[in-house]
Amino acid sequence: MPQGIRRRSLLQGLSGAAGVSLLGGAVAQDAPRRLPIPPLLDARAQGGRIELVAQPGETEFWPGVASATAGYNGSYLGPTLRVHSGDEMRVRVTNQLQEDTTVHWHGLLVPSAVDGGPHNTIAPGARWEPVVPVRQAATTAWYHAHPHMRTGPQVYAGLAGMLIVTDAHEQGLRLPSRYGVDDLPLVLQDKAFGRDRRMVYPSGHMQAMHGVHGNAMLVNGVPQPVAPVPAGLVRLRLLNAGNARLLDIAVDDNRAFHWIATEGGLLREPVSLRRLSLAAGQRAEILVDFSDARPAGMVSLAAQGRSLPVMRFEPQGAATSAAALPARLAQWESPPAARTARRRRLVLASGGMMMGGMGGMGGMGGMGGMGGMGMHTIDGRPFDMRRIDQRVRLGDAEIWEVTADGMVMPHPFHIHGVHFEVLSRGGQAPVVEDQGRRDTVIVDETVELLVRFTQPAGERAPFMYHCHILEHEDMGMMGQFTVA
Ligand SMILES: [Cu+2]
Repeated sequence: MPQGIRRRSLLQGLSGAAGVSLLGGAVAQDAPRRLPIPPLLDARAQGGRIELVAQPGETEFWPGVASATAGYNGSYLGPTLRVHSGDEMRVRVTNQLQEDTTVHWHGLLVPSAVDGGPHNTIAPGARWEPVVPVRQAATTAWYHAHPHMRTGPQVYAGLAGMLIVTDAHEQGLRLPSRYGVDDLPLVLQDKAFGRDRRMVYPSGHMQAMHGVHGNAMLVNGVPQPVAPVPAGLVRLRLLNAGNARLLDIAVDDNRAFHWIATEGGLLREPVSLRRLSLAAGQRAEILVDFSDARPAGMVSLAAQGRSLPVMRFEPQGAATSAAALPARLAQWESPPAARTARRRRLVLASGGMMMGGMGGMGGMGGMGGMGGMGMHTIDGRPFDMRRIDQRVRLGDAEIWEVTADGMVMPHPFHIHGVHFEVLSRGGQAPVVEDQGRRDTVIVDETVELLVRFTQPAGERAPFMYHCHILEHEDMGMMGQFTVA
């Protein structure tokens, strides 16, 4: 692609960084780097033990320019964890940061005592050693920092990684599963870079309202990388680990791909799509057919047909014939919607009074935040660590009706410790992209969710429900519930 075009489309992706002097066209002039593959920590290969160290570091997102970052077992992001369903993960997390942190297993159905929410605090220098039982179908989950009012800056600094659950059923389907070869973990994040090419966490009114958006896309920590792939069917595990940006993933030659899994695991059958929206916190698995051996780019589409480049794929070797795909992927039973225990209504709202100070540009060294608790609410109240907002009976299925009030932007709504299915959207039947078992859903109009509560949560460490725009969450758009 001519440099001029790449440069223009990157600049058009700029948003949400008002008041910050951001990097301009020089970004796209570097030769693309190869996609790095995070190291794989297979729990079974290590006797079920997983060792994570949350640590500060420095990362060269651009050659020769170090940014202050944080990561697990490294300077930015963390290893990919893989665990077999039925096993336990015996985790040891050591906090080498200068501030409290937690590690939340986003997508695992586990008791709240080991869920890693804001009550499971790990003080600087301390260790957390939960035993995490994994009893769910194969899926692409992730783990990330979730400390009280500091989730935005900590995840932005790099405290996130992928977590793959596998099981015998999924392995029997013979989907592409050679890690880093034809089964690629793709941690997608947009980051803001200043004119000096250092990563910044812009914090102003725009970010407080809309969340932090960047001016460049990183995949596994590298700006717009290129990945060699086999000429055949390639499985991409997509994780939107950005703080706020809603991605709309497509292949730049407009080829169709097979969507095979949501946050909760495999779909009942593959769905052919040409674009797939992925809100902050959401995951999807897709199969892209590169058997024609033609290189292609992944982009995030935006309004008026403009797009943000994400990465490129370069098939190796000669064209082959497309591999066959299983017609059926998974089966599960949904609880009957007519026999749910109760209905709850939740209203997400933005734009309340600002109570905290809005800092200037927070340098990543201090991982400065925005403050402002109370700017965003659920049911008219900002999050309060000491207040239980909902009490649910263990084993119940319920309908949660979630609405966005005075819509500023769509809110990705996440519930800890559950899977749900979308029953309706805007009073209509759900759209194609709503199908499957989910833990995070885009709320742009009223959605009805059928939620099954199978994991216990006590008063001391309840489960969370919140907007996954991390600045909305940090500033109050969160509630908590017990399950007993
Ligand atoms: Cu939100």
